[in-house]
Amino acid sequence: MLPAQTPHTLMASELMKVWGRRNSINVQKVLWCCRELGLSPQHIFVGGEFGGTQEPDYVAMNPNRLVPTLEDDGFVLWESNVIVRYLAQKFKVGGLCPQDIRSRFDCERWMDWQATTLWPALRPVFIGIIRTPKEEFNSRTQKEDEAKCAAVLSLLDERLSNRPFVGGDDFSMADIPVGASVYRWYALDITHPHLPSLRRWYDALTERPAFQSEVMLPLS
Ligand SMILES: N[C@@H](CCC(=O)N[C@@H](CS)C(=O)NCC(=O)O)C(=O)O
Repeated sequence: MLPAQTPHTLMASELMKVWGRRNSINVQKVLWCCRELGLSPQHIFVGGEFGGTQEPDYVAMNPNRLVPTLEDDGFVLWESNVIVRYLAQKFKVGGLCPQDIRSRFDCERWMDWQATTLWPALRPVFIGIIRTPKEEFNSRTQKEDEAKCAAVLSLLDERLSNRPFVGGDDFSMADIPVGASVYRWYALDITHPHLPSLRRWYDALTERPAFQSEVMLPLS
């Protein structure tokens, strides 16, 4: 068993596995976090076209039959934002996971906000453009969904108006779920209202090699 909060090591990576497909936003969060931490877990392709999530061995790990799933030295975890929190705490307290309790929970709330507010607003926009057959596409509801999503993102723009990153001065776990989401928004062929602080922060994320390799992929 690895001691808690050690700096990452090659051994840690060898004991770690991530199950999922690379085009899933939730898998991308985990793989991006791993790369930020210098971890290279074994990656097992399951979900979507790869299948495998209904297999008894997989269901025993993740009864939701969804991706991602993390296994770290025998410890199994699902829920992407929780996996990001776990990795950030285990490998970079004081870095990706703030040590100070208020700073930490300030980050935590934006991670929950991504799951409960941003993604429910963005998902229909994404599904409409990327996964809906032309004959089923409804341009009126699509425009409504796009407007609702932009209104939600204006909250993040406001949050970023006086700090470089979501958690404050430094990149942290708080940037990961929202960053993976905002990539999708900018990558969609829709009208993007001018949100200057959001754009400045997003442009900074696009300079990060881990964001480029794990998140900035064609949407499918
Ligand atoms: N709340 C879960 C949601 C997981 C989820 O919905 N995963 C989707 C991909 S983004 C999935 O597994 N879809 C079925 C599949 O890929 O087979 C999380 O954040 O991990």
